[in-house]
Amino acid sequence: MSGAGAPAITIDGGADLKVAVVAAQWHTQVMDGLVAGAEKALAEIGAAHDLFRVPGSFELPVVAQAAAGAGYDAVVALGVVIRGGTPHFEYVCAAATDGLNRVAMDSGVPIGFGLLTCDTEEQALDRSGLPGSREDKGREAVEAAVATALVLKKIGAAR
Ligand code: DLZ
Repeated sequence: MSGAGAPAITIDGGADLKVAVVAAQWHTQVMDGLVAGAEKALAEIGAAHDLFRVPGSFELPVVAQAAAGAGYDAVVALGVVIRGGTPHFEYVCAAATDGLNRVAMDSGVPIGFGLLTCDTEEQALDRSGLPGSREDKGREAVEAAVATALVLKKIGAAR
């Protein structure tokens, strides 16, 4: 999967939303870029947010679940998993992805999926939003979560 085909998301509103950013800590440099990109996007939208750090990506779903239950309008999950020489990569990616999707479906609170699952650190840096990178996945995850929260609000289905 590549970034080709990604839409330009237009956010119309969102300044009244409260967003939880849940961010893992593995791969510090890439994470710093993702968190900075997410916080910059939220500042531009004008949405209030709180940042919660968890140890690794495996821990993202349980804290996302707590945030969804605590009244946040949207959650943004950020993490980086880089393939190593063992099957650990598959287990952490699957647990984080399935867990985050389950939280979103069970709670009705949208979750921006800012989990990078990469073969190399170079691929992750290229998506980190840091100077010189091609993509800013922290920003993209915020835009997706906020845009979806606004759709749910319009439908009258926001929690
Ligand atoms: C153990 C582990 C490994 C090997 N790699 C990563 C990684 O690339 N990215 C990440 O976010 N977390 C990693 N972890 C930590 C697990 O997500 C988790 O924090 C630990 O297994 C403790 O539950």
